This record gives sequence, C-alpha cells and structure tokens, in this order.
Amino acid sequence: MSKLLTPDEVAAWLKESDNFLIITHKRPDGDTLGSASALAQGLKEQGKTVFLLYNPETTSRYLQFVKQYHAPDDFTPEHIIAVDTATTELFPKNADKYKDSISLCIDHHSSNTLYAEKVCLNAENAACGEIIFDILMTMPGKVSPPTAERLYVALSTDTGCFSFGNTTAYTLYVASQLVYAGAPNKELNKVLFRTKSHGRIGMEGLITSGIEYHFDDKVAIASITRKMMETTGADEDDLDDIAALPGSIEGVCVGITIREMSSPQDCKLSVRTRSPYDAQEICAKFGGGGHKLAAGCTIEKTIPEAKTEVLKALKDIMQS
Ligand SMILES: [Mn+2]
Repeated sequence: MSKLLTPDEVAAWLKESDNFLIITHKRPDGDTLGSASALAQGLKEQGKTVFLLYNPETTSRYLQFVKQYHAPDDFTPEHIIAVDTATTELFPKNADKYKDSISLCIDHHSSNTLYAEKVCLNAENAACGEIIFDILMTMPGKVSPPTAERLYVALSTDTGCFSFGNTTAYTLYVASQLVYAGAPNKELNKVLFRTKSHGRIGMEGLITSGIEYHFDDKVAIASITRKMMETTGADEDDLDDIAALPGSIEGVCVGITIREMSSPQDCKLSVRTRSPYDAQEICAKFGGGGHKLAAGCTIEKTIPEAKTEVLKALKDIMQS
C-alpha cells in the first residue's frame, strides 16, 4: 500500500534524497512535461542530480522545455518519480522496466491506482503543476523564472488557458504567482493557444465545411477521413482537441466527430454534449464510455454507415 504524502512531506523527502529520474506519461501533454521539467529545474537549484526519462512521443511544441533535462544513457537513478500519471499502463515503453519501483508519484487524477511507494495526490487540482508548485514553494529557492515558465505551461495547457471547468481560484492564484516569478505568460499564450499549424488550419477548413446538422441543428456531425489528413499533411498533434469543434457551434447540444482510423471500416466517435444531454449514454449504446459531457466509442463501419447508426441511436434521446 502506498504512503500518502503532503507537499511538505514530499519536499522533506526530496531534501534528504538524491539522483532522481522523472517519468512522464504516454502521449505527453503540457502538464506532464511542464510538471516534470519544473521539478527537475527546481531540484537542480537545490544541488540535486535529476533528469527526465526521454519520452519518445514528445512533440516539437514541448521539446524546448524538456530537452535540457533528458537523462544521459549512463545515468543510474536512485529514485524514480512519476508525474501526472494515473497508472503504470500510461508509462511510455522505455519506462516499463521501472513500473514496480516508483519511489514517488505526484498526480491530480482521482483514478490514480496508487502504484508508487509514496503518493502525493490532490484531485482538486486542475493541473499536476499546481502540486509541483506547492512542493517547490517550501524549498529555499522557491520558484525561479525557468521553473515558473514550465509550471505555467503545465497549468495553462491542462485548463485550456484557464477556460475549462476545472479552473479554480487556486489555479488562478498559482498562475498569478508564476507570472510574478517571471513566467512569460504573453509569449507562452501566443505559442500555445494563439498559433495554429498549417495542418491544423487545413483540417479545420475541411472539417468545418463538411459539418452536417440534424435534429433542428441541435446535433452537429463532423467527419475526418484519412484522405483529409493526407491532403493537409496534418499529424496527430494537429488534431488535438478537434472533437470540441462541432460542440462549439452556437445552439449545438450534441457535437459528434467521426474519424476514420486505420481502415475505412474502423471509425472512432468522439461525442461532446451540453447538459442535459449525456455523452456517456450515447456512447454506451456502442460499447464506449467516458464522462457525462465528453465520451467516445468505436464503430466498425464506414463513416456514412456510422453516421446512420448514431442518428438512429439519437432518435429517442433527441425527441424525448
Ligand atoms: Mn494533468
């Protein structure tokens, strides 16, 4: 059984330990990479030896924040720390060998499986970066400009630039402290939230022009084919949060994105709803799951066939 630690207790343990390797999760986002690199920077400033395990899926957007901390091949860690990672299933492949020997896990997912020896968990936090902030604030150097910059990346990306429902007064308090500490918020917001790649713009254009409306325009269905990806040269990164697009249209209560995956007979559906419509209820009809306002499922049919199926399934829900 894991021992649960407060941020103060984590700081005390970090102070008496050394030689850390920090692990981030599969398909790494700004929170896991920002939290890991901020912790590495903060511990380095305390004179510790600390590195990040290279995450092979790190995208160019985040590489600049983490690359200076990557562990050399000959580094032998004494302690492994996982950040923002709810289960060992989410470890990248090269971290698999550490899964039974994690000294400390710092996380904000209520689904955390408590796989680490010590766990610092607060599911009230919008981002894992808030917990890293709490830990570093108890240390002598507190938060330096490079640390603040990385924590700002963590907080802003996990909250959609402080716009998602998970944003709390505490999130905004920490963000303000980070800006005071030197986080370049204007530059980061421009790069992270106000810049779109060519692939992204191309995809948004194609997707938007193909959106279909049903049930008095309360349902919007967007389609993504592999052909569209080829035409625009878009990659996985360019499709980040694309499922939010149909649901962002005025008056739309159920936004559905149907994406053709590895074959034309393999479609992934992402459903976003506004209350009282239940995305989970819709996806459960196809063996999928998720949350009340965001859920997903797989339908082994072509896009037009999947559309027909989902419209049939929506009939009762939309007309009740
Ligand atoms: Mn997170």
